Amino acid sequence: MERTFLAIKPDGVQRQLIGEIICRFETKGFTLVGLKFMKVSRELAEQHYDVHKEKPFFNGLVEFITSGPVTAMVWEGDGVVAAARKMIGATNPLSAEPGTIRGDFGVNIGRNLIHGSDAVETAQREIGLWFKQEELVDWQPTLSGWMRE
Ligand code: DAT
Ligand code: MG
Repeated sequence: MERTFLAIKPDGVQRQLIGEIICRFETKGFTLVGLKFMKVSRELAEQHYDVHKEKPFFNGLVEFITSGPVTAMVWEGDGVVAAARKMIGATNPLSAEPGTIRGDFGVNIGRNLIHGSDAVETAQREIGLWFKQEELVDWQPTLSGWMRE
């Protein structure tokens, strides 16, 4: 089953949006298989954002993600990687559609509330970076028969 990595960034935590954001993925029908509330080390932040290390905003990004607690999550479901990106919305919240998390709650690209893996391979890399195997829970929601054929 496909899995994605999501992280509610320090702004989402400070703005008390953890419950709201989790609610969207839960009620959509995806399954939570990993969750932790944590401070991010500089090393983890730099590895996580490695693809952006040459970008002018890299240092600010690392400073920001390490500035306060984040909510790291793994969610499971058919097509969850692409669907979660749609639910999160465009990188710049000002361009993100209403109805998306960034579209509904954000106004600034540097405060866009949540990270979501951009592809299945990226998700596998990020899950491995943030979670140990034993921190992920295999389980079958009893509702699943009402969510899919
Ligand atoms: P996304 O988070 O939508 O996958 P990304 O991977 O291109 O976006 O960039 C990672 C984060 O870096 C993004 O969530 C916010 C920040 N960022 C991206 N482009 C930026 C820019 N032009 N100026 C400032 N911050 C930027
Ligand atoms: Mg990205």
